[in-house]
Amino acid sequence: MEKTVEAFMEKIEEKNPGEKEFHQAVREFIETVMPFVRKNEKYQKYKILERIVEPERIIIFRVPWVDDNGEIHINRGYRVEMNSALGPYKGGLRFHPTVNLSILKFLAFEQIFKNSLTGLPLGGGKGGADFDPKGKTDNEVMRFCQSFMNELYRHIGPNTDVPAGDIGVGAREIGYLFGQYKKLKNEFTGALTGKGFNWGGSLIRPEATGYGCVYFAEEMLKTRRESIKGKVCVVSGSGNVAQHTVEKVLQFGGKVVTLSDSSGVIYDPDGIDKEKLEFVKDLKNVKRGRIKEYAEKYGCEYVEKGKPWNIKCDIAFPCATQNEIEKKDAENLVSNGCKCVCEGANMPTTLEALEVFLEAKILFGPGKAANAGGVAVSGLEMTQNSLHLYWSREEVEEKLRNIMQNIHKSCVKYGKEGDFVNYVKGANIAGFVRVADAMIDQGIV
Ligand code: NDP
Ligand code: 2IT
Repeated sequence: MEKTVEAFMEKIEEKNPGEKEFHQAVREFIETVMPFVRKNEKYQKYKILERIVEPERIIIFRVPWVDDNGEIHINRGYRVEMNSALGPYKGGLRFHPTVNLSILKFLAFEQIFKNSLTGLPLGGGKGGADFDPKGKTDNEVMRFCQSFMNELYRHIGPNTDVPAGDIGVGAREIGYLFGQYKKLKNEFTGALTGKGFNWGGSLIRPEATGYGCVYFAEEMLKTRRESIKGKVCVVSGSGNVAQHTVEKVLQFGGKVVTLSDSSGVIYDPDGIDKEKLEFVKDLKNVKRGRIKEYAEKYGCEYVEKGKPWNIKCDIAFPCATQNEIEKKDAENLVSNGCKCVCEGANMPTTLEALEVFLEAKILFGPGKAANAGGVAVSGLEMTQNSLHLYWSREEVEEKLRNIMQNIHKSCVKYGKEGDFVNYVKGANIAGFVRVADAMIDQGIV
C-alpha cells in the first residue's frame, strides 16, 4: 500500500485524469480508512484499497432519440458497475445535463459503502445519461428511456444489476424503462426498483430516502439528548428527497423554512406545513414547475440563484446535489448556530466545508449513511419481488427505521473519538469492513 494519503491520491489522479468528483469522494474515504487499514494487515496483503477504487466494469453507450419535431438527438449513457462483493450491482440512474463519468464514478464508489451499511445483500453501481428531462414532453422522455434501455437491458437483471431512480429519474422514467426492459427480455422481473405499487413496487420506496434521512438525524440528536421537535430546519432541493424530508420533519414536530431548485431558494419563516407541501409535490411532480411559484402563491421571499445556507437554523438537510455546501456556506451555518447537518443528497458538502463542520464538532451525518434509506427500501423491494408478495406500509417503514438505527449504531461503533462521534469516519470504516471481508473470501477477482 502507498505510504501516505497523498501518495495514494497521486496514483488515483494519474490513472483517472480530470475526474474531480471521483477524486474528492476517494480522498474523503481514504483519509479515514487508510489509518484503519494500516492496523489490519489482511486488508493490505489483499490490496483491498487498490482494488476497491477500480470499477469492476463500465459500460458507455450511444443513446439516439427523436424529439416531437422529428429532430434527432444523441446523448451518452453510462452504467458504472463498481463492486459486486455483497450482491448484484445496485444504485440509481441520473438523467441530468451535467452527468459525466467522474460524477457517476463518485456516486458508484460511495454506493458501495452505503449499500454495505444497510446490511442487505447489495453491491454498488450507478448510471445515467447527460439527458435533460426538463422541458421535454412525456413522449420525448418515453422515447429517450426506451432508447437508453435498448442498450442497458443486456447488462442488467434481478441477479446482475438493479438500477433505480436518482436526479431526473422518478416514477415516470422508471415506468418507461421497465416497460422497455420487459418488452426486450420478455420477462417480468425485478430488474429495476422504484416501480409503481400495482406492478411490483414497494410501498414507502418514494418516501424512503427523505424519511430515512430524518430518522438518521433524530438518532444523531438523541446522542446529545435533543430531538427534531421544535427545531428550525433548512432543506435544499425540492425533488423526491427534499419533499419527503420535509414530510418527516413535520411528523417529528420540526419546522422547515426553505426549499430550493437550480433556479433559486424560497424562504418561508412561517414554515412549510402539510398543505404547502402538497402544493410543492403537485408543482414539482405533476406540473413540473419552478419553486419560485411557491413564493408567488404564499407571498414569501424568493432569492434567484440563492441557497438556504445563510438562513439561521438548528438543522440543515442538503437534498439537492453534490458540492452545494461550500466552505463559506458551512461557516455561515456554524456561526448561525446550526447544530446538525444531515445529508439527503450525495456528497453535497465540499471537503473544505466538511472540515469546518468537523472542527466545530457539530453533528454531521454523511450521505452514505444518512441517505441510505432509499437504497435500503430498494433492497426490500427486491426481496418482495423474489418472494412474490407485498408488505404493508407499516411493515416497510418499521424495517426502514430499524435499518437507519442500525446504520447509526455502526457509525458510532467505528466513529467514536472520545465524546465526539465522527460519522464520516464511522460510516466509511463500517461500510468498508463488510465489503473488504467479502472480497477476501471471494479471492482475487
Ligand atoms: P430529484 O430529481 O427528484 O430532485 C433534485 C432536486 O435537486 C431538484 O429540486 C433540482 O432542481 C435540484 N438540483 C439538481 N441538480 C441541481 C444543481 N446542479 N444545482 C442546484 N439544484 C439542483 O432528485 P432526488 O431528490 O432523487 O435527488 C436529490 C439528491 O439526493 C441527489 O444528490 C441524489 O443523488 C440523492 N439521493 C437520491 C436518492 C433517491 O432515492 N432518489 C437516494 C439517495 C440519495 P431542478 O428541478 O431545478 O433541477
Ligand atoms: O443514491 C442512491 O442511493 C439512490 N439514488 C438510490 C439507489 C437505489 O438503488 O435505490
